[in-house]
Amino acid sequence: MDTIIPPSRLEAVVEQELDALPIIDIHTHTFDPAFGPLLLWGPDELLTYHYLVAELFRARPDLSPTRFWEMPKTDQADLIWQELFRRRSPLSEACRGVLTVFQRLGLNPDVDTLDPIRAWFRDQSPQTYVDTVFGLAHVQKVYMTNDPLDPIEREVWEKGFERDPRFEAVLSLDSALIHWPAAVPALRALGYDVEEALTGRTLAELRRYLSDWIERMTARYTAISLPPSFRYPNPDSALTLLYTRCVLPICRERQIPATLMIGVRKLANPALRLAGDSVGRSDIETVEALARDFPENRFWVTMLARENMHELAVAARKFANLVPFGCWWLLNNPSLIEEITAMRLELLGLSFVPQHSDARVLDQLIYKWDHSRRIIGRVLAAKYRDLASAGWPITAAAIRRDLATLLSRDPA
Ligand code: RAT
Ligand code: ZN
Repeated sequence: MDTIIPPSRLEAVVEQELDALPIIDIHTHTFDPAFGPLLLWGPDELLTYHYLVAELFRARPDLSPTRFWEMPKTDQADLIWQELFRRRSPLSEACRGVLTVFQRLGLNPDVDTLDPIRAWFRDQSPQTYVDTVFGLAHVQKVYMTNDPLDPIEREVWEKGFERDPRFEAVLSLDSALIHWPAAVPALRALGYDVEEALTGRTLAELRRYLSDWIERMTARYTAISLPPSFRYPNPDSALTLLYTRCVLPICRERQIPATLMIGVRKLANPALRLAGDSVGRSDIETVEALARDFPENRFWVTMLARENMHELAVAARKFANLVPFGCWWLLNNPSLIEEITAMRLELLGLSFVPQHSDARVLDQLIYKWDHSRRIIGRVLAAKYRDLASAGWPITAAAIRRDLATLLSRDPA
């Protein structure tokens, strides 16, 4: 029989079990190595991550974004290193992340130059580096975000390749749906007879597009990143109509979840490109109405505004077909992960997914999981201590089982 862990040892055992847990990362922007240049890795990609680009302009308000974007990537990386690591202590979460990556790789950064680090990376091949990163992050597989309307990505899918089972596919809907009818020419070029007007034929053809690409990619779910203004019901919105009349029926037919990431205000500052997206408070009643009116669909939802997180957890208590996941992007910071994870455990027990990495650069799997594991472990240990105080016996086997429920689970 598994022995009962004394309260004073709970934190250490949770940490140990979490370190040993092979995590399933349900939302990333990284790619199977077969996608070649789409798989980003290495110090220049790490340093030019859009989270850090935003911070560069905090440090250098005088710098023109146009000038920055004209610079070669290595110069951009050098500038970010200089401004955010040399000239001031790299206290932000995104800065700390770069240092965690270097440290876990056994690299000792020289504050004056990135050259030795770049030299180390030149000796890595993408294939072996993927193994290194998955090993250090202790991640068993990741879900990509795949866009058939991206010509570079589509070419790889069309040509076909041997899949690396550690990279699951996800059909991203953003490019096809969000700015309808912007995608009409691209969809037509792929042979789908859609037109701007939302006729029966257009809806049927869009369903065919979704179905074909779910099939081709073996996509495990559909994903969409939505603005705070997204509403359902909303008879005036093409996006809402396309989502409910095309996406949801196809997800039902294919028996895959529909993932919604709600609350991004794209290009609040267009000059900063990806770094210029902001946050807005979204409408929880929309999420509840979708879960209620489409009971046969399974919804995996995250929201970008901290203000939405409590109501999302409450909504999930009302609808079994709704799974909250992750501390997304601007919420992926230790203080917020701590607060959100504790609140979710209190309201939902184990019926949510505490985190995803959102890694855009492969190496980020290392730091995002290293940092999240620590916070989630601390929060869980406190909850187990509370249970122990209530007289409940806690064993390592129970902790292992609970952790697997939280962090080694496929969206289903
Ligand atoms: O976290 C990010 O990198 C964001 O830019 C977005 O990609 C976001 O996660 C999304 O999936 O839309
Ligand atoms: Zn993302």
